[in-house]
Amino acid sequence: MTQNPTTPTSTAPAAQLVHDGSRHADAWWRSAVIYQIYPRSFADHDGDGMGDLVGITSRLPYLRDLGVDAVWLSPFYASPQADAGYDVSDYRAVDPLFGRLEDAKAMVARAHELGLRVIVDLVPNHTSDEHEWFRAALAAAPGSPERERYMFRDGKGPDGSEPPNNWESVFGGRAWTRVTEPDGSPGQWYLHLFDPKQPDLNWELPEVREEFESILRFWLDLGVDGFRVDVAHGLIKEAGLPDWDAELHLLGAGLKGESTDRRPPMWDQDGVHEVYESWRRILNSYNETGDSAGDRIMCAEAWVTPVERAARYVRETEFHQAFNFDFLETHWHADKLREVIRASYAANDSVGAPTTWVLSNHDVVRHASRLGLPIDQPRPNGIGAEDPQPDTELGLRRARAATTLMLALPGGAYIYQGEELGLPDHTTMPDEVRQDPTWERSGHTEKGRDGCRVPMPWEADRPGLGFGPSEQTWLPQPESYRALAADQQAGVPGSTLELYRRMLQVRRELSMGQGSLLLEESTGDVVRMVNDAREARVQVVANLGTDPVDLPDGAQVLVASGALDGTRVPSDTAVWFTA
Ligand code: TEU
Repeated sequence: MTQNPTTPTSTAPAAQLVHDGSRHADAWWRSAVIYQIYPRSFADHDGDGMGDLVGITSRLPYLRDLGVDAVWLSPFYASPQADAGYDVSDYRAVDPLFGRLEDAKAMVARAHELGLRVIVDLVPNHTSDEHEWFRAALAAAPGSPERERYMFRDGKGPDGSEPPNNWESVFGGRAWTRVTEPDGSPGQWYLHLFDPKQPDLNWELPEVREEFESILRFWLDLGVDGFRVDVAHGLIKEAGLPDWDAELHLLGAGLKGESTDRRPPMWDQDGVHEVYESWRRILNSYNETGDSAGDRIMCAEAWVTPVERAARYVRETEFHQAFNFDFLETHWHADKLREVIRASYAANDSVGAPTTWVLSNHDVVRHASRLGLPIDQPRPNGIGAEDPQPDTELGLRRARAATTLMLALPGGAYIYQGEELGLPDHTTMPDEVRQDPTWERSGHTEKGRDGCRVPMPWEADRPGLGFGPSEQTWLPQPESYRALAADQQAGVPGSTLELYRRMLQVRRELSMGQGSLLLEESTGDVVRMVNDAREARVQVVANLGTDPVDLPDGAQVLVASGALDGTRVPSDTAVWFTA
């Protein structure tokens, strides 16, 4: 039931309707909770210390029991692993590290049997430099059709020894590398917005577009339910590749209007959208009955601000979902959270798209660690032993409250593996074991993303905390993971795992993903909302202040992120209740 914008409620005297759930159809992806599996670190079957597809398949019942609707797997394709698999050398093959194509088929079949949909990663902005196309490009001459598939340019200066422009790589250092021509002479330069082992493709070329359409069909034919599209805002570059002087380093920088009104020439160019329109047509063609249960979907990884600009990716002819990174980036302030919630619904609702909430993934410091840092500092790219350490207890407390707030919001949500255990980052990892290219490329100024990619702790008393049959883990697990292992939390009241299970169960039973959202403005440090769902009006209080907040008389608590003090909600705690 939809409320009028000013309907009074017991705790929400001035609640505004910020999202009207009754206006949207019930397609699964509009409200799905999707669990991100990071294949290197989920479960190891063969004992080499690296996760694999058979390991993933064996742990799928855990995810069914957790109560998620789908899984998204980061890349498991053939890859030299220069960027943990985001450097793909064969888009239709499984890397032997992770298994065989047959294992992927078995994984999809088992997931479907358990009622879980499967989303795979697609990396279209760049290939590996070991992809057959790039090898052919290096062997061919400047100006050849082989080079045309990538972004080769002559260098500047009399001998071409200066890069074609001043762009920097996201991982640090310049975004261009000079090649040696087949005859041994110093040659052209190629563009790589990420690592030199990740040459950018030329998306102006029809052959590149056709190849990716064929790759989409390959995985759709194999039975996957959709794609998470890597760097969806990067495929098209501004014509002429003009210099860019604002800081590029974090993808969001320069997009927020602090320094310039101009859009960075490498991100969010209008030309990307026609690529996604053609992909959407392909996805639609795979739904033969037209019943939304058969929808195959795509989700954009587009670090684009403001939310109005990001909403262009989820117009009905393009992506189904786009990660709400503005929400992920929002600091622990009630007024900022209210503002991002309001603005996100306004932007996405204007194009008829769901809002897709997310707090953690394999690229950012986990929210249990992030929220244990001083509130107003910028999000660090990794935390090292000599950096100021997060307050672990406070971080977990806030992380549980933040997730309780997030999962009360109508729309879709992504959960990153391990957050249901309350895992922090490994913040004291020895530098020698770091593998993220960021660490080297930044000249050791940025730790990078290894801290959030540590193998999962399943069983406290097993070697490698039950990650696999051996004691090997490709990154070391911190000692704190032992007490957080899944077997230590399953069935334990108040554990983070049981909190997630409970929230997902209530959310599903009450159809909260499809609800309407009323948000109370100006309530200081307390976020107060109502999820007006089909089966109930669920009230939400998230207390970001220092003083406890009273629940109204007769409140029936459905979920609490932490222990309550009678009817009082302590600091950094969130509650769902009916009244
Ligand atoms: O990430 C895009 C990206 O550039 C950011 O996530 C960035 O790495 C991060 O903000 C740095 O703090 C995607 C993948 O998710 C990432 O793992 C890959 O490294 C990257 O693309 C290249 O494929």
